Amino acid sequence: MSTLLVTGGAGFIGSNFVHYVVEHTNHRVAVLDKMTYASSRSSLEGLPSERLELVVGDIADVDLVGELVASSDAVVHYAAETHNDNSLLDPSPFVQTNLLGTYTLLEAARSHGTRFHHISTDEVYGDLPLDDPSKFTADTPYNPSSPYSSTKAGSDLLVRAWVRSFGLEATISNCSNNYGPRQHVEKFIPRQITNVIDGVRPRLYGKGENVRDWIHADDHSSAVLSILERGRTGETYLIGADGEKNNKEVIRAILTEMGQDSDAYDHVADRPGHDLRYAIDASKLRDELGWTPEFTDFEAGLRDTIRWYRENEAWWREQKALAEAKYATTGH
Ligand code: NAD
Ligand code: TDX
Repeated sequence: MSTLLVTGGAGFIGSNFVHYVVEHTNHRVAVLDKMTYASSRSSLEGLPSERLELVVGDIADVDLVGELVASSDAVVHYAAETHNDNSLLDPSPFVQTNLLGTYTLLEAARSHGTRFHHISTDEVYGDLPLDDPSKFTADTPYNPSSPYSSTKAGSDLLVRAWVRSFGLEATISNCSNNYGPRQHVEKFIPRQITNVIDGVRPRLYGKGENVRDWIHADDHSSAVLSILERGRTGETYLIGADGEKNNKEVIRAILTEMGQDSDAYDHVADRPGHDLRYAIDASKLRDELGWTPEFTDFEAGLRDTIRWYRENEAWWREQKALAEAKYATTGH
């Protein structure tokens, strides 16, 4: 049994990974999380205390990070500021956490010789044209659009340099858009589900033609575990499940699943710099590590996610008011 230090383990995908690891392996998990607005203690409820420890702190805290990395066998680094719209309002926490926080973790992993896996996003590659068969691969040049994606791109480049210059035993994964339970209500799918629950019409940025490549968070977790166990040092693996849909299609699917007229949504102002299309070619991960996604039926995954938000209003109600107050200031 080994101890994994999971940063950002009280957020959406990090908490999903913690649940996944506890269920599918014997590893012990130490979560390091600053408990920002995006986190939730209840996302880690019900897990056995002998397998999980939650440490509240900042990934940019050199002393704390040094202590935790020293007592871990591997670091799985999820912690980040993650919302594009927030990064347009105030980029500073994105630079601080995504760049300086990652740097702090890398230095600790270097000094202790600790295995490191860095979680990143397909947004580092910029966007692809609409109605085009091309997809991102690990060879696609970096071309990020937003303060969020540029700080994630910078953090990826730090990891690559620590591998090449210092021999750090690290891997990187760049995943497409995740959906599933426990995602913050500022994000597209949970925002629209909770709007419909509240009797508010869903809001589509611009024309709604932008395409995202949706993957269930459980499939992201199984892919990360495969890379951690069998990935080659220094390699980048793209994670995706061939789930391309435009935003209009997703909103219509949510409305239909929730028993509403599929046209009952509004168009609002577009996001500045809005990426057109993301699409992942995950063949390297599939061919080299034998990974396959389990949740290939988007409508079924969406139905489960809608049920989760209906049954767990206490989890999101407070965050909803804060998120919508922020959106009201931008007309979104
Ligand atoms: P999230 O916003 O739901 O959670 C982020 C977590 O990190 C929160 O618990 C927060 O408290 C914690 N955190 C933030 N700053 C911290 C700091 N300075 N120190 C310690 N903890 C801190 O994010 P998410 O959607 O779960 O994304 C997790 C990771 O996955 C990120 O690295 C993100 O870039 C990446 N990713 C996300 C998606 C997606 O669709 N959401 C897709 C690909 C990659
Ligand atoms: O109310 C909305 N209406 C709308 O049309 C919101 C919140 C979003 N959108 C659009 C913008 C995007 O085209 O929906 C799409 C998805 O938006 P987000 O949920 O904000 O995700 P995105 O910007 O694509 O980034 C997400 O995927 C990659 C995560 O937030 C990132 O952390 C991850 O790296």
